[in-house]
Amino acid sequence: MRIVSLAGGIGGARFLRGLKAAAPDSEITVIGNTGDDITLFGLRVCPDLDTVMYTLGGGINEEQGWGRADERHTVKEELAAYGVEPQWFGLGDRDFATHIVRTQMLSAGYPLSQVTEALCARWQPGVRLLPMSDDRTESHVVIADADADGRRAIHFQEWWVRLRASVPAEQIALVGAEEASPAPGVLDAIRDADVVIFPPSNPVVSIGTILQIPGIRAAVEEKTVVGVSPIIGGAPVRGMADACLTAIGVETSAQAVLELYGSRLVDGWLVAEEDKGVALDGVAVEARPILMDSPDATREIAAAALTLAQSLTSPSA
Ligand code: FO1
Repeated sequence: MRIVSLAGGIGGARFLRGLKAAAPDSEITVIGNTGDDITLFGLRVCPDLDTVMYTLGGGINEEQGWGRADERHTVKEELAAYGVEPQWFGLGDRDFATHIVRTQMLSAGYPLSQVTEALCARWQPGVRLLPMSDDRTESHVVIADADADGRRAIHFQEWWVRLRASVPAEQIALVGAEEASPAPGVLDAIRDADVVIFPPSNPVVSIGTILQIPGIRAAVEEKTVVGVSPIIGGAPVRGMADACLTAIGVETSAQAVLELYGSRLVDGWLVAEEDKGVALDGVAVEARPILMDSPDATREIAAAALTLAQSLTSPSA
């Protein structure tokens, strides 16, 4: 079976591990969010691509869900000793090597999709990992700022990591989205997919961001899509999807996220049992355990998503 999954960071990567276990003989293409990408110390950092690559390739720091296992921060400490900013983003020594290789290849003119393929040659994630676009896009957050006459735009990572999303986001914008194109292979992978899966990634700054790349939403709407709610009982399981949903005026609930995606996009929706009242015309909603609290649980959630997708894929198609 050919599966395409749009994925963000930690939750998406964890789900993909279960998807691989649930469909070992399938061909899985992951379209990774690059709106979180940031340039630090002259190096291009792609947090969501790296989280998927490290998680599926066996190098992730499991507790954090980002960065490398068995990590030291000698370079970070030395940069701090020079007073170099920013010091709020925790880049480890091993992780620096990834950003050095990526930046070298980008500087040599390789597109991000080829850079990602080269990095994955080492990590062997067992999926094809494609950036959503080779064009540079970045999520920026508009916050209130007393001295900067009321509003200031900061990089998503500064809002997410330095501020812990503690300052209300008035607006979240993907800078560069209009001019960006899907990376090579993205639209073909979606078109050729038997099913498209939305993991419980952040619906605003991960999956929502990927859908903003011109052409991707329309291509996905043509497919059978099953999503897993990132919200259980009114709260995100991890991360700060609630802060992001509030920023766009959406309630933090499985129902509201389903309505945000809409029935043109999503055909099936897995929700937790406490959210079993969720409903939307044209969408098959299934209530079941969706907490990824063990590899087995995650595999079962992924299997349930695939089973629901197969039941929805019209046999006459
Ligand atoms: N998240 C944090 O909360 N603190 C950090 O210092 C941090 C560093 C970091 C370094 C590399 C990387 O790939 C991810 C990192 N993240 C950190 C996570 C990152 O902000 C998020 O994973 C994504 O951008 C949102 O999904």
